[in-house]
Amino acid sequence: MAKRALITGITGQDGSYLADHLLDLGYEVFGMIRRSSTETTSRIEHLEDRVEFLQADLLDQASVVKAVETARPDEIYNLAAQSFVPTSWSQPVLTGQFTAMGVTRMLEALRQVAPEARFYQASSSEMFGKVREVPQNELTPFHPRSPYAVAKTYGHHITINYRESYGIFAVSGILFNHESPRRGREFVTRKITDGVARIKLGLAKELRLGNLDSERDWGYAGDYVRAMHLMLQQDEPGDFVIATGRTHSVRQFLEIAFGHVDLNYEDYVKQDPRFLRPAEVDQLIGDSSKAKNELGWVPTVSFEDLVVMMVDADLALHGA
Ligand code: NDP
Ligand code: GDR
Repeated sequence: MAKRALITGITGQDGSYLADHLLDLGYEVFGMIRRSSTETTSRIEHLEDRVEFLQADLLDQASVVKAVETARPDEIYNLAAQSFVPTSWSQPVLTGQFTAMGVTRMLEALRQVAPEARFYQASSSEMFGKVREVPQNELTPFHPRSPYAVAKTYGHHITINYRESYGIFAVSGILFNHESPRRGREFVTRKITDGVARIKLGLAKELRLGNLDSERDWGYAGDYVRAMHLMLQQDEPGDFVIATGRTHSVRQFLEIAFGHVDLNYEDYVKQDPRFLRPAEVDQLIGDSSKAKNELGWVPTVSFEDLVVMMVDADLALHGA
C-alpha cells in the first residue's frame, strides 16, 4: 500500500518540492493549507489533481488535529512557519505562535491521533546565529539572533523532547539556506535574480539591498527535500545538518547574477538602511558529513549553477 504523507506549508517553496518528490516516490500526499482570500497555490498548481488539500491553521489546534485525523499519515513534514527573518522583529509574538508553538500543536495532534507517524521538523541554521564554531555541525551550540531563530530553537528542542518523552520517531533537519526559482521574492537570492531580470529587460533601473557582506551556505531546495525524506527512513530518529559546506557573500551572489547577463552590479545596486537588521548573522557554513555518511545525501547543484538557474528562470518569467 502507498505510504501517506502530510505536509504542512505545502504552498511554500519547500512544500512544493517535497510534494513533487514524494509523489514521484509513489506516496499519497496530503497538504495542509490555511484559508486565504487570495490564491496562494501558484507553486503547486501543477499538483492540484494529485494532492489532497486539508484546510487547517497552525494557530488552531482543533483544525490541526482534524487534518492529521483525516490524512492518517505515516509521515508528517512540518514545514509551515513564519519564515521571513525581518518580519520576526515586526511581528515577534505571531512568529512565536506560528514558528514555535505551531510545532507543539503539530506534535500534540500526532500524539493524540497518529502516535505511530514519523515527524519531520524544519529546523534552521539560523539557530547557530552568532556562531560558536566554524563550520557548524549537529553538536554546535546555538546562539539565535532574531525572534525567528529563537522560535526555531524552541521548535527544535520540543521536537527532541517529544522524541525523548514519548518515544515518537521525531527528527529535526537543521537546513542551511536553500533557494530555487520558487523562492519567495523577499528573500535576498530571489530578490536579486528578479531584480537582475527586470533591469536587463528595462523594467527597473536599480536594486535596493541591505548588508552585502553577510555570507551564507546556499544550496538548491530540490536537493534539500530529498534529505528530509531520507531522515524519516532511518532505523533510529536523529538530527542532521544539511548544507553544501561552501559559503558566499551577498556580493558574490550579485557578481555572478549580474555577470550572467553581462552587467556590473555596482552600476545598479544601492544600499538601503531599511533592509539592515537589528542583529545580523554574519557568516554561516555547515558541515553535513553526518548526512553524507548516514543518509548517503550529497548536494548536486553548485552555487554558480544555482545562481544561473534562478536568473534564467526570472528572465523567462518576465518574458525574455
Ligand atoms: P515559505 O515561507 O516559502 O513557506 C512557508 C509555508 O508555511 C507556507 O506554505 C505558508 O502558507 C505556511 N504557513 C505559514 N503560517 C501558517 C499557519 N499559521 N498555518 C498554516 N500554514 C502556515 O518557507 P520555505 O518553504 O522556504 O521553508 C519551509 C520551512 O523550512 C519553514 O519552516 C522555514 O522556516 C524552514 N527553513 C527554510 C530554509 C530555507 O532556506 N528555505 C532553511 C531552514 C529552515 P501560506 O502560503 O498560506 O503563507
Ligand atoms: P535568511 O535569508 O535571513 O538567511 O533566512 P534572507 O535571504 O532573507 O537573507 C540572507 C542575507 O542577505 C542579507 N540581505 C538581505 N536580505 C533580504 N531578505 N533582503 C535584502 O534586501 C537584503 N540585503 C542583504 C540579509 O541581511 C541576510 O544576511 C533564510 C530563511 O529562509 C529562513 O526561514 C531560514 O531559516 C534561513 O534562511 C536558513
